[in-house]
Amino acid sequence: MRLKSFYAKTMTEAMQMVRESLGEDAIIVATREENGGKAVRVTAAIDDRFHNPSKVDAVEREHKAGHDLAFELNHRPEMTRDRDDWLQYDDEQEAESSLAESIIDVLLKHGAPEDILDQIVNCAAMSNLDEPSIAFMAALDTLYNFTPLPTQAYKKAMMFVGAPGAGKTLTVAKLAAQGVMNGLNIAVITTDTVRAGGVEQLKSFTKLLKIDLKTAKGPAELTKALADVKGADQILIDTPGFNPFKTADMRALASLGASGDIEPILTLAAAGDADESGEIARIFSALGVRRFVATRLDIARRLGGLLSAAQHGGLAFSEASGTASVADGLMPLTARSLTGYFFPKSETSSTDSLRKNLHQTSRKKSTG
Ligand SMILES: Nc1nc2c(ncn2[C@@H]2O[C@H](COP(=O)(O)OP(=O)(O)O)[C@@H](O)[C@H]2O)c(=O)[nH]1
Ligand SMILES: [Mg+2]
Repeated sequence: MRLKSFYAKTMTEAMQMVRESLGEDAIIVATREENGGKAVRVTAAIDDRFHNPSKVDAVEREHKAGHDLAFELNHRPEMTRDRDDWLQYDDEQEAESSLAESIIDVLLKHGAPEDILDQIVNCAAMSNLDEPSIAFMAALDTLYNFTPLPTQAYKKAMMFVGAPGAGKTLTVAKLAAQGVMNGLNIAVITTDTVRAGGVEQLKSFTKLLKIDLKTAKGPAELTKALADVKGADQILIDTPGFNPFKTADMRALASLGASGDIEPILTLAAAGDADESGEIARIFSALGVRRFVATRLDIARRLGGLLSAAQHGGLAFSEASGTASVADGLMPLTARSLTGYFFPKSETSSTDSLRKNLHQTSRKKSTG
């Protein structure tokens, strides 16, 4: 199989390029916007075996057998017959099937929804890579966007939104600390003024960082606070926990977001149920959210929710939080680092490997 990406200004142009280059049999594996929506990237695959009709059925049976291997311990009679056929296939197909099995196994453990599982497995199988973790990484890179948060001055204020307890306040504190360490002029505004202790929680961090924490009760006050901190390299806005399933909450959040030149960024706990995380991401994407920070990775064992949020909300991965300590900062998520959570290298628990990752990154950041 061959996998190829095409860049064009419009989807129509990209599809035309796919057809011209790979022919009518090409399968579209992924489409995504590039360059802030100014271009599209279409990844298409062509299966050489589809030019050999006798093999088409075999490929389909193999695909089915690969799935059933992971889903069922006991073979149904009809599957055994299929498996016998499948066992006679050439090495390339066997290798692909065991690659698919490894990836299916990992994704099932992580509670990934079936549509995502299918997409990743298909994309990984088409990558022509033998090592499951590498093929998985290539699939993540093809299927998802990774857009780290800015480390330099940024013209939009960044407003962190999400369910109560998702880690918004800690994310703001971590980013403020990182920004100050990088020599940036950081402004912090909190709109979490009603909940008891909402302001105090953030103030305890901003005080240490010598940042004058601004408070804003609603959209009008937020507009004013934004004007007060104009000129800061980065403006971070903390918000109260709004319930994504309550229309009134989402309306209130939308008007906060419309109070200035603001980018809303979702903060999402990693351990959430996959379907629920996908739904939450979709709701927040309607508010203009385009990327998300994955939090509480140290206390998560199933990361299917993160894939679901990216897929169903159309969101890019930005950073990860894996400790409750402000000093540890956030770690940019990439296809490689995300793969590390699904395919941990050592036998140690994923918490340990994550911790190691985060410490290495923060050390690298502070030395580089
Ligand atoms: N272990 C761990 N705890 C976290 C992480 N992110 C947030 N927390 C904790 O989760 C709780 C809720 O976080 P907070 O930032 O207050 O959530 P908010 O309601 O969205 O503002 C706090 O006790 C945080 O210290 C994380 O990545 N790892
Ligand atoms: Mg908070």
